[in-house]
Amino acid sequence: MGGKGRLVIVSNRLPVKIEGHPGKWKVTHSSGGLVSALTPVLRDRGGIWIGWAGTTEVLDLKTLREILGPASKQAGYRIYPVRLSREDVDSFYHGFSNEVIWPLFHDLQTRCRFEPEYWKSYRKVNGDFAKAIKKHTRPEDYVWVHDYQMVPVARLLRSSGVQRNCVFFLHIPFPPPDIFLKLPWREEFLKDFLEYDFVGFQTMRDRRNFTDCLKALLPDSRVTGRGPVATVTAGERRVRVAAMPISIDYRSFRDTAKSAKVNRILKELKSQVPWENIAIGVDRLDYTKGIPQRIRAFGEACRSFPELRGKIALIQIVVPSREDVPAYQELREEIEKLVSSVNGEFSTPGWIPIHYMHKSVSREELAAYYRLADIALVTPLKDGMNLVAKEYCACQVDDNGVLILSEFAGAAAQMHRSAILVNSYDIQGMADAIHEAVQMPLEKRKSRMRRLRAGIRRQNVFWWVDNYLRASTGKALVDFPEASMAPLFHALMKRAPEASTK
Ligand code: ADQ
Repeated sequence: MGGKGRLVIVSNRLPVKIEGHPGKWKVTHSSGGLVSALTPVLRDRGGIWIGWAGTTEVLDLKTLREILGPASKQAGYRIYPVRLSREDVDSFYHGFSNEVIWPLFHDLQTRCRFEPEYWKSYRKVNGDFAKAIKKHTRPEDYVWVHDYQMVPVARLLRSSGVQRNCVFFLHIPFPPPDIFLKLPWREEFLKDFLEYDFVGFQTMRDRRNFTDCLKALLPDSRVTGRGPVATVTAGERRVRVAAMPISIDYRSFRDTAKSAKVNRILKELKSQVPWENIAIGVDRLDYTKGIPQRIRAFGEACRSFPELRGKIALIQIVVPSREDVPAYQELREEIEKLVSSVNGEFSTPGWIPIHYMHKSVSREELAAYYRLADIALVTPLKDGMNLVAKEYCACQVDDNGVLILSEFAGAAAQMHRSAILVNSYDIQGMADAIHEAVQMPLEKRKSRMRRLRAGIRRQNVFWWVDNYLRASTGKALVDFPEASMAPLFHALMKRAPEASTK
């Protein structure tokens, strides 16, 4: 790989989305773990981000430049949108990505809809992404493709005759063979992974599941090596597969948590929720995050341990997600019913047990809520990593706070020694864990939190990227300087009109 290669991130969603209507377009920030993790990296080093801008409107180049130009300039890297039609969004995004792979890979196969049309659309849209990569990148660039929506990109790029250094990272878990084998297109899908030069997973468990599936479906494949990076040989392909746990920009969270603005918000919050113990849950609205189970567990804690009543409150913040999908609307209703049922059962004048918010909050508000909370409830049913667990710890600037963590979150592999681990399907077990957290002596809380924070400080998101780049290309993050780049959209303009948003 030459010295001038740029860092190119490819993901289904861009870190910004376009909303509104003609004459009144606006750009907002996307939320979610992938964007949270990668934004600080590109902001630091510059580069290119290729993805969908979240709208199905057909926008001409001039309008796109007007909308995305300032966002790109502010972000410090280039943004190239790929256009998706309404049908693409229905079939590729809501369909194959979110009704097949998402539930299957989170062990929730009864939620899957294995529609043949979804598979066709998935490959078609991945073909569109491959074309965008061909158009906006050079042979020496480092193309880093992200997550389950984009698995076939490398194969489609290669089959169109384009050679790129292409690596992949899976943000969600990889399931064991008994679950993966239910996928009707299992062999093709597995082979798609093998078209990358390097494939990263969040944990050793995911990597092992992947190689176990390879052994089951491609018996001629061979896996060598036992450390974090192993090598798979399958036919002509030789691919390195690794366990590389993602992380957060620790310093940025810590510094935000200490800032004057956060101290002001915190003071105000403390006067509004004055109870001795505050627990917090922060999640995207998603059935994998275990929100109903958590609310039931909190109710059970109030029921089983009467001494907690009047002294503890749960603040549950849910960021709206996939709002136009019926299953997500039902989940929202279920959560709201459960919250009102627990509040109805236990509230007294002057005490409300659960404070529920269905909205996105700013980074400063989030840090203030994290600081306010003595206990974090991070209890997904299954999760690739879960960044909230790490963000919460980074914001515990007084080393206070107890992390209650699901053993099914990827984060448990790194944080299990100093968190209270729970089975997120076990309501009584989680209620007991809340009680244990409340009773934990201060010195024990602090020493555990110090250990957790030291781990995240060391293994932060820059450590993750650096390791990834070193393992996959032998280069480090500092080897990707933002060289003198042509003005935004310069390349697009030269190729107009065929280069609109496609
Ligand atoms: P997600 O499923 O999106 O990510 P997660 O890792 O928990 O899950 O990240 C969520 C992000 O959204 C966090 O950065 C959090 O701060 C933010 N967020 C949540 N609620 C919010 C709110 N109300 N307001 C503002 N921000 C909010 C996927 C995988 C994960 C994996 C990540 C990264 O599913 O397992 O950890 O990618 O690889």
